[in-house]
Amino acid sequence: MSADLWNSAAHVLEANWSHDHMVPSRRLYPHQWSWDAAFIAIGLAYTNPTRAWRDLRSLFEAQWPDGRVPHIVFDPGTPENDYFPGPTFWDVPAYGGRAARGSTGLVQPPLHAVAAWEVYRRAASHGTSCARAAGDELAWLYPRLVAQQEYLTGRRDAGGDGLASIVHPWESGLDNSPSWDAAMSAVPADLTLLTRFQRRDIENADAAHRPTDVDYARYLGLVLNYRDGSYADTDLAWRHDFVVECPSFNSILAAAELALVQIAGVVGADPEVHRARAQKITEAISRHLYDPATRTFRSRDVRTRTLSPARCVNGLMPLLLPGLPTEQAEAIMAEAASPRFGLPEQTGLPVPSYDRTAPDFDPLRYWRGPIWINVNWLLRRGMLVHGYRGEAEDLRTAMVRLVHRSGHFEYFHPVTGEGIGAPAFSWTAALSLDLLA
Ligand code: 9WN
Repeated sequence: MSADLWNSAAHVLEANWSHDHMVPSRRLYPHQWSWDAAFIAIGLAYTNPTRAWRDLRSLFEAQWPDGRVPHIVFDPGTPENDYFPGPTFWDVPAYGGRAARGSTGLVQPPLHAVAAWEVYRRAASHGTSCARAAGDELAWLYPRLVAQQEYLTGRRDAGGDGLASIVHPWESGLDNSPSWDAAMSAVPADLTLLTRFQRRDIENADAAHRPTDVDYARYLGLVLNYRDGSYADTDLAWRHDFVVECPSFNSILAAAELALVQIAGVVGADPEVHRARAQKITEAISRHLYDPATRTFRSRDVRTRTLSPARCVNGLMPLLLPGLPTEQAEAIMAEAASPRFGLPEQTGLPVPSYDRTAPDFDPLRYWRGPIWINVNWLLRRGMLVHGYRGEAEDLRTAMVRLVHRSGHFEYFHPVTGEGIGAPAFSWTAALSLDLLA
């Protein structure tokens, strides 16, 4: 089974390569996405490290002068109408002569330092010239990765407690997760936006699987508000309708600092500053995003200073952090093993994106129930960080079994395991390679 899966995964990555970057899916997502590029590099590290570096470089070449790394880098060769909202809608300021290759003004979870370190540490197995090239690539990326962290820990600390805020659900990578429902209920939904602009996602995918029209109206309204303020981050909590601290986004932010500790050691920079920042973010997550009453991590609305009631997969991600207090790591494992998420021991499947026992658990609708490989890959990594080796191995086996049985889909039905969303999805293929290696 593993040779078949390896070959099919390598084939997906071959088919989704486009000149100088990887697309997540040919049909549904025909540009380059930020956190996808990180997961993809982790897989390309085995089959084509040159492309792993090329993909990360293409993304960071579109970095803004303020350090933000855009959540989508648009491919100028792809027609405007192939994805909405496209470059015209975002209308970002021209910067660094990059007008030809536009981007969005949002970010996504900063997993790139983790990815760069993974690609670097595997380079030697491909020979000395590959190892030398990896050293050069790491040196090129390091200041850019630092600028990305400084943007997120600086301008994006809208709540002032040492956590990065997201200003749009798309920034979490978990678009329509119930984690945002409470905060999103205060965001105006102007449905006329959907008569002025046309959604493309539901032409290429089943509407019952995608965010609703009300979600989309809110998504577009949030973009327009951020855009009309020139994508500035000052006074966000007062002038923007959605400002939220996500436990997954911030755990990845801290994990990035830990990867930068390693990278700084190679490029001759000071690792201590990164160690200190990782510790600070870990403490802030532990103090502000944990609810001792339910023993769960949840997102916090910066405008109301309240935790979301929804128990979602993002609450399991602080397990990535070695500095997390033991009782909180144990609480995450208890939540993951409970009927709400049901580790493979109970279901034979990886964990779903949302609490299975919630009345609004939806097995088809995107981040409101289906199983996603990328967050399960992160959860397994967290299990290894905290020494849960048996559970990590069960989760690895469940992921491999699922993708082998159903294919390299974007996400999977949390009861039947059927593949849903886009087929031949890049991060599912890339992470399968890592899980098999
Ligand atoms: C919006 C590309 C991206 C992923 C996100 C996933 C989805 C986009 C969309 O696809 O989001 O950014 O159009 O739905 O939610 O995690 O990065 O694969």
